[in-house]
Amino acid sequence: MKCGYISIVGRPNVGKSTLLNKIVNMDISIVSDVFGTTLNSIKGIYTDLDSQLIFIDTPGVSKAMNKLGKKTNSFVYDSLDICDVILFLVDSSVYFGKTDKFILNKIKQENKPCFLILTKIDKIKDKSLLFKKIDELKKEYEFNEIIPISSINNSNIDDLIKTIKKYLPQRDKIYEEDDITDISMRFIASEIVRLSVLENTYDELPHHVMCKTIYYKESDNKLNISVDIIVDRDNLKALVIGKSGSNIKKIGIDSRERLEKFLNKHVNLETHVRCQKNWQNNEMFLREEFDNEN
Ligand SMILES: Nc1nc2c(ncn2[C@@H]2O[C@H](COP(=O)(O)OP(=O)(O)OP(=O)(O)O)[C@@H](O)[C@H]2O)c(=O)[nH]1
Ligand SMILES: [Mg+2]
Repeated sequence: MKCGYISIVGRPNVGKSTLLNKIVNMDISIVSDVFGTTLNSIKGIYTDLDSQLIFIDTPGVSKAMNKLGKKTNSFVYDSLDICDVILFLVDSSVYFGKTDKFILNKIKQENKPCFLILTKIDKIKDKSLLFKKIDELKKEYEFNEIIPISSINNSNIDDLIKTIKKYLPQRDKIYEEDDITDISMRFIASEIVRLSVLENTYDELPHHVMCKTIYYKESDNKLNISVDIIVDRDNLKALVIGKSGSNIKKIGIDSRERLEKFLNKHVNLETHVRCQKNWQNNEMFLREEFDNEN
């Protein structure tokens, strides 16, 4: 069968995680409008009769200002190293900028099959603009394929999968047929809480918050879980908690509802907000957070 790794890379907010979720038909990677939502590399496994495609969602590449940025960028570069095919995602509705060019330069060094994926084409009403964009980007690199997609409208996703298969080696499958991801439910739960925090703090702390599952016990019909919300400054604790606890209450309700929908079972969720000063530059914290399974 055809089997291999496909790296999904691009600048923040281009729709990498949305595409991954669409392909595996499950919300395993959190999605939001906040730039830099994804902080880890997350595998999504697509298996059919004659192939297994292992997609790697990666953090949006950014100018690495701190150890966290270096860590998240390293996930991108590692995925470029191990993959068989690169999907370079570019948002068709915005200007092709410096960061896109920076990523493309990294891709060029790999010398691997690379597809240019123009995302969010549902936003482009005048299709001639899309063709113009394709013509412009063709000059940047000799892409093996150029595929415009919309994950929201499900446009060209099946085509994308079919085309990727042509570039994969003949190899036995690596994961079981019904495996969808390599990440644990403990991790997904902490990410669901982080998403609720991002959505309820009005873009104020995308890179200031991390969540960690401290306790996780699942039985047939119930999940008992405790998640720490970790901020990098004392004054942000108050922001997350809100006036008389109103914000943290909302975050708790949102997260619980999402977890219950995801797991289809009753959830008891406890959250605690704590401060770990400047965790983005704390080597030990980052190692614990990223290198051990969450
Ligand atoms: N209209 C439209 N919006 C999309 C599409 N795909 C993603 N989005 C939106 O774009 C925003 C960012 O999507 P993500 O999937 O989180 O983007 P990302 O590239 O993973 O972002 P980072 O993790 O921050 O690097 C979200 O608001 C999505 O709903 C699409 O096909 N069409
Ligand atoms: Mg993402």
